[in-house]
Amino acid sequence: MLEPHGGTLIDRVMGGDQAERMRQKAANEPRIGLDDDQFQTVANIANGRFSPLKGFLGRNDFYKVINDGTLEDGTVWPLPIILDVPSEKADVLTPSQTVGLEYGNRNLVGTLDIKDVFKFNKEETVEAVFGTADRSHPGVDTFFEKHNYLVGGKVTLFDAEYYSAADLLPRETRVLFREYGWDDIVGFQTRNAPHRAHEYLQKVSLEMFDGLLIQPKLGEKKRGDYTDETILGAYDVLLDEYYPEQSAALSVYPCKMHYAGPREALLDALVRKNHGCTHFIVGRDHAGVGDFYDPMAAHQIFKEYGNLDITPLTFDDVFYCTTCDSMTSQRLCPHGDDARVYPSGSKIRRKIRSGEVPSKRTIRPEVAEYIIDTEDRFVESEHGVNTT
Ligand code: ADX
Repeated sequence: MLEPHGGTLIDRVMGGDQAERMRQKAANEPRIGLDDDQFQTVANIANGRFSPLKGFLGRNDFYKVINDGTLEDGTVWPLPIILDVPSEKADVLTPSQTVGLEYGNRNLVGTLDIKDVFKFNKEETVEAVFGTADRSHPGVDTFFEKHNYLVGGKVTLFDAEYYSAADLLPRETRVLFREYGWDDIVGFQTRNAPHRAHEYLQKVSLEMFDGLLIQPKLGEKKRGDYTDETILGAYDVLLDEYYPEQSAALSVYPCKMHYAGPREALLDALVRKNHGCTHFIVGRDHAGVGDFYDPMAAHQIFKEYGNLDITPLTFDDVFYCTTCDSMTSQRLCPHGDDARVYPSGSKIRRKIRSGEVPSKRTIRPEVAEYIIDTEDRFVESEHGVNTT
């Protein structure tokens, strides 16, 4: 099976005596409160999804990541995994302290061995990571809400009891692939309920490889995107009706959407590599938003970074052609734009919002019906005004 990124699947989840020792170590030290997304990041580090990271980026790794897309040791790492704190908190934190991490009403959920605490420049960071400082970009907008200081260091997460059954951890997908007898596995990232182009990309890949891991990214999203429940429910409907059994595994990747286009595409692939996937689908405008990225920028970045062990399967525009009378793509179809119906998540969502039933050329009727019948189908966030 394909090695995890950096060679070792990180496991920083502790129980029993080990956890007790860390609890005592942190007992009289300051604590850092985590929000939902920060807690999920700790979990993703601890369960190996972000291997080889063992914690939040320290100063040197942080600057290397934003400037060059690698860690200090040269390992490819495209997005900064960081923990921000306000200046009052930064003042009471010192390197080599072990501090407690608190989350919701669960009190102490883990610890952080502080490596360094440093001030950072948000403008410079968003320009490097998102390619823009425009606050109409929803990822940039949420990034600007961060505090001004970052804390780097190794994390420990207590117990494994926080995971839902739908959340197969990297070591679990690796076991599943072995049980299914899959050697070549294609990973699929999505933030949408499935439309016909998604299905096409997945099935074309299934023609060539043993299995498919579909992992919707669940967590904070911009206004107008589908809610997590809608995405998962819609996939259940599609898989039940249109996929042979044991060709695809549906799990989740709990992580907020950054809408960081090419850099996010790269991390999406590395996370799937940690899950044991050998290939990863990168279509049109992967993880993009509005017109911020060239639709093929995500293809280009894989060329720039070279061999990552996981192989990107890049696809151009996929659409329904009325002359071909089938789903097809830019590479296969000779007919003009007049014959093409383009499935797009944002267009389908807009139609459903305005009370229309989207065409079955863009989305399976059963899936559309499920979405229409779902009450809280769209995210109501303050971020993402006028972006699709
Ligand atoms: S993403 O933000 O998670 O990338 P989405 O769920 O829409 O968004 O897309 C999932 C994957 O399908 C991405 O790789 C994306 O590039 C690809 N994709 C979506 N629609 C199309 C399309 N019409 N043609 C080609 N690729 C597509």
